[in-house]
Formats: sequence, structure tokens, C-alpha cells
Amino acid sequence: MAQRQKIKKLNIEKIKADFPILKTKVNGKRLVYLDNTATSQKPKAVIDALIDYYQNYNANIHRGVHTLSEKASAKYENVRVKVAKFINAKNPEEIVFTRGTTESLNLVAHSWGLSNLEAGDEVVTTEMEHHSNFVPWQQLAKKQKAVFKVAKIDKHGHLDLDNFDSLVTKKTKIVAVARCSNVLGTVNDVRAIAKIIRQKAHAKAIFVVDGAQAVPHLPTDVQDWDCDFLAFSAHKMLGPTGVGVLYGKKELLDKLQPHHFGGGMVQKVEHQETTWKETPWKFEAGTVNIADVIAFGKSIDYLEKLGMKNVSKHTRSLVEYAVSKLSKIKGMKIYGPTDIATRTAVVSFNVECIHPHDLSTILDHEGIAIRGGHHCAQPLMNALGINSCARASFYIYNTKEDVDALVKGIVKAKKIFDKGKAVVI
Ligand code: C6P
Repeated sequence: MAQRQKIKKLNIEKIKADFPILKTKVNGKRLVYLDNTATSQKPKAVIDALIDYYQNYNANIHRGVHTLSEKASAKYENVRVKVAKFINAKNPEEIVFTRGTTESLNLVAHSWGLSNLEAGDEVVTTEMEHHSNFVPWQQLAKKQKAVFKVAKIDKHGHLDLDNFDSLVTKKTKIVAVARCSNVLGTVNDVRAIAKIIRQKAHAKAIFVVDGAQAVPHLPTDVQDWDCDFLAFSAHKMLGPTGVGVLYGKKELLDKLQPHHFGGGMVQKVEHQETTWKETPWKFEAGTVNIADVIAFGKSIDYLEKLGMKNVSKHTRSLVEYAVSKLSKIKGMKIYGPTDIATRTAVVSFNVECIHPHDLSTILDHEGIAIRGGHHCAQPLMNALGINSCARASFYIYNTKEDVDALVKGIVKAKKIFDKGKAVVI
């Protein structure tokens, strides 16, 4: 397993001091940042790493042999090693840097999908997916004349494993599932899913895990999960925007054709033929996002130091507290598993008679940042029978006081909309 450690309580006041933005006032109020599922805030160490690169050793990598280039190249490659360790990959060469989860998933759909998926083959995903882990597979299936199947969720917001099992057949070549839903917070049992795939699907079938909401919150172990590919984004785990990771089993990445062509990824270019560099460099065409990848290394250091088990314990305790407080508000509908052990740091809800956008606006006046909308998960909204919902999401710097502020803000909004009626049970 990747992370073995004793569970310990996080020192939240110390953590908060590392995040300059948390001192910001929003609309004259203390910032209560509860939109971590959209993107997390960045500690000073990450911001400083960006400045350090641009001020002290800004150079392109893997090209020049001058001092600055060598230094930048070494630091960039060192982050590949850190990422591999963080998710327990066998080998740093299994780590491809991309622009984000979305690009990582599209890379697999394009490079593996177009050359392996044939007419009549099947692709299985779920109705709780973010559009980034739904639309690329739907469009690929359409293009290749394959069958696109969508597994159902049950009334608690768990994946219906029986339904999933019934959809997987010898013709299934791709299964794409999120480890954690960005709306329900549901944590999917990826090991159980992998087992079904290995027993029932086509021998060549790949298991693709969308880790965008999981890797920032829970210990990740790609070997234990037995997934073929894992996609995630740096910006949801304290790192900069514009950096993502595609983990892939080495033997699979070796067989894939690159999806982008250009400088940096070639071995030899002749008039009629080109050969590629080894995995993973053949997937990183052009000048890559050097500063942001290097700064991402600092966010991994930060999370490693806290310990991922401690991170998940903290955010789960906030979800538990939030669910208990929010459920006392009259007209409140909370989505997702009631069993806190099967959910991550997200609470989505609707308050009777208040549109999520109106609620978000009123809360913003109080300095509270949440997200309202369909959360890029329209198939899930359809399954829940709603168009949109409000969502509060937590991370390492959030506290019970933040949850209290949210509850107070919602009660205030209800008073505005209910014209002064009693709102708490
Ligand atoms: N979800 C949210 O507010 P990118 O944008 O490529 O970094 O990540 C896409 C993505 C993929 N899968 C899941 C489960 C996600 O939650 C996200 C991003 C954000 O829910 C922005 S829409």
C-alpha cells in the first residue's frame, strides 16, 4: 500500500496560516471557501515555487545542456517520481503530465480508443460521472459504432453494482468510472469494479478511473485498485491550474500512439517517417507546463507531510458535521450516501424555494463561496430528477466554524425567501 501511517489530528490553525488567500476579505467578510471541489486554494510553498522558477532558473527542459535547463529538467522529472510514489505506481515512467483530468481522459479515449474499440464493442460508464469522464467515451463509442452503456445509481447515491455487473460482457472493452463523485461525494469500490471487469469483460478491456475528486482526498494505490489508467488534476490538490496526470500501466502506455505531435517527443524525423521517444515523453509534445509541474511537486510534499489518511479523516468529519447541521434546516434536501464512510468531502443539497444560484449569490454576500448548478454532471442531475443543486465542499483548511457560517447563511437566505417564516425545525 502507498501510505501507511498513524491517524493524527490536523493542526488546522497552522495549516490556515500557510494559505495567504484565507486572509482575504470577500464583500467585507471573512472568506469561507467551500468550493474546493471546483479548485483548491494554494499554500505559500506552491506559490513560492512558481516565483522561484521564473526568478531563478527559468529555462526550457530536455533541450539545452546549459545549467538552467539542466536544473529545470531535473526538478520537473523529480515531480514525476513524487507523483508515482504518491499513487503507488510501479515506475515514474507510468506518469504522463497533461493539462488536467479532462485532457488525460481524452488522451486515453483518443489514443487507446481509436485503435482498439471496434464496431459492436461495448463501453461502460456510470450515471454519476462528470462530463469529462462521460462525453469522451460517448463520442468515441459513436465514432467507432460501439455500444455505450450507463450503469445506474441506487437511491442512496451508490453505484448499483448489480446493474453495473449486468452491463459488463465479453464485448466490454472500456470501463470508465470515477473513484469519487463530484456531486454526491460517493466513493466507488474500484477494487470490486476491477474484479468484475477482469472476470467478465473482453481480455483486452481497460479500466479507466477518474481520480479528480479522489486523489486530493483519499490515499491512492493504483496497484491495489488494479486500474489501467488513472486521471487527476493538480489544481484540486493544492497545486497550480493547467497540470494534470495520466497514470497508465507501462505496458499499455508503451503500445499507445501519441495524441499530439511536435517538438520534444520525437526520436528521429525524416521526410516520410518519424519515431517517438520512450514512454512517457512521447506524450508530452511541445514546451510543457514547466513551472506549474514543479510547483505541483510542492503540493504533493505538503499533502504527504499531512498524511492522506489524516486529510480524509478531517474532511469526512466536516461532511458529517455539515450533514447533521444542514439536515435541521426545514425544506432541506441533501443528496448522496448517508453512510459517511462511503463519501468524500462534498455535500450537495437543495433548499426548498431557493434556486441554487440565488443561494450562492446570497452566501457570497456573506463571504461564503459555494457552487450552484449542474456541476458538469447532467446525466446525474437527470437521475436525481433535478436541474441543479448547491454544493459545499471541504478541504484541509476548513473548520466547523466554516460549516456554521454556511448554515447561518442558508438560514438568512431562507428568511429572505420565506418572508420571515420559521426555518429551523
Ligand atoms: N470538477 C467541479 O466543480 P479538470 O477540469 O480537467 O481539472 O477536471 C475535470 C473533472 C473530472 N472529473 C471529476 C470527477 C471532476 O470533479 C472534474 C472537475 C469541477 O466539480 C470543475 S467542473
